Amino acid sequence: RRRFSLQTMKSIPTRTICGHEYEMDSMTNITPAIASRLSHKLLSQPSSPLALLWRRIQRHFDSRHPGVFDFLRHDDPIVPVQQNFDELLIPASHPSRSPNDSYYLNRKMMLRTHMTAHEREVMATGRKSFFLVGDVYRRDQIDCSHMPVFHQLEGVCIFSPDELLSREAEYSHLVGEIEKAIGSQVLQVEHDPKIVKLALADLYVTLHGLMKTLFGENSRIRWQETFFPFTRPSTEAEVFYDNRWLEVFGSGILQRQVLHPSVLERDPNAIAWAFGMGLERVAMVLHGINDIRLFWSQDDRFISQFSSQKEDSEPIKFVPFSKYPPICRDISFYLPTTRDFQPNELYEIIRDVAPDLVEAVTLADEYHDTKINRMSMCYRIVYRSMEKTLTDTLVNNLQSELRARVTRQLQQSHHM
Ligand code: FA5
Ligand code: MG
Repeated sequence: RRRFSLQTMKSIPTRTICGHEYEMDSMTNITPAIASRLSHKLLSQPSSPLALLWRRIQRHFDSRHPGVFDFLRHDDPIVPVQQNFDELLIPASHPSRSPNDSYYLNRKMMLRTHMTAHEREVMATGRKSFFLVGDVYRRDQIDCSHMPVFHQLEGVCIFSPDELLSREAEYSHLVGEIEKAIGSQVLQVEHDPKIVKLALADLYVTLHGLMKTLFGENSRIRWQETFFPFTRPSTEAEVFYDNRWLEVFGSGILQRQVLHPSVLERDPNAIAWAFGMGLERVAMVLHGINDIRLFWSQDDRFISQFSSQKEDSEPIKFVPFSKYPPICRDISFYLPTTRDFQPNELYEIIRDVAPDLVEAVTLADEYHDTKINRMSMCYRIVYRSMEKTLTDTLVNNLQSELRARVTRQLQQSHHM
């Protein structure tokens, strides 16, 4: 009798995110700290450097190619897993699918890991050339250039082969550059290599034009071969700035199966380029912002520096305000013996216990304790607030909470 009532009465646990209730299951790994980011829409804060950059990008394309591109902002990052991965041909075994790398509400719904997730739904509206921006989420390392949330600009342009052939003369000087980007990659069987090269030349000209507007007439761009399941060939573009190459774009020719079916119904020979660009990386360089956490700062000393930005003038250089002193603490623990351990598990607990108060986490030491035959890890945590001086008491409390959480989690036989 008892068993019967347990089965029928037990309700499925749920979690409420942005006013919606989601059933939890073994994939659920979204934390309260991450959920709280969903309501901060940086792109809708007019003087956020990210919103300024998005407007700069729109002005660039509107003046070069008036009326050609649609500009869309997509503010809801919760998408079906199907849309973020399956429809983009990302195989079941791909590492990015692991709950260690991505945030899941449950096995069906997740936080998008890239804006590519929305390409097909925009194509379905009949648009041929568009830019799309929004916030994306990834479980990642902790340092001054990585946050579990960042913003991406996605660009897509669909062509008929004839449109591209009409630009052949204009693009002929780029052949060498394009062949280097393709390298040894095998093209899609349905594609004429000449058309592929013209589409890539158009992508190159488009991205280089944007880089020249953002980083100056002399800015250089270089292409590397890379791999994405949803494009073939695939290329990665780096921009030379301040004496170093920055990885800014992933791009390529979309796989035909990734195009929305209506695109090929309209034109069976349609071919499309697409790219994804990280907005924070570009904004950090343009404004001299040295820590990615600053984008999320509600401190007036940050926001007010950008409120006087004039549309067409040079990006305002950020003047760092005095940094508050850091406090370092180490945490040591034995690895579980019944399962493996991923550093992302630790980072996630840290983000949850001390949102935005941890500047860096590094492995300080690891050793094999031969007496008990176990591995011991020691991580160094640098606590620092962007807004105030941290007290020893506060940090000690965070540390003991952290220790308790780490101990509890590492005793569990499965990953969280
Ligand atoms: C992608 O996300 C692909 N969807 C891009 C793409 C679109 C390829 C369309 C082909 C066609 P990737 O993971 O490399 O690729 O990210 C693209 C860009 O986002 C990077 O070049 C970088 O500028 C930025 N980026 C990636 N990870 C981070 C991070 N953790 N923090 C800040 N920016 C990041
Ligand atoms: Mg990459």
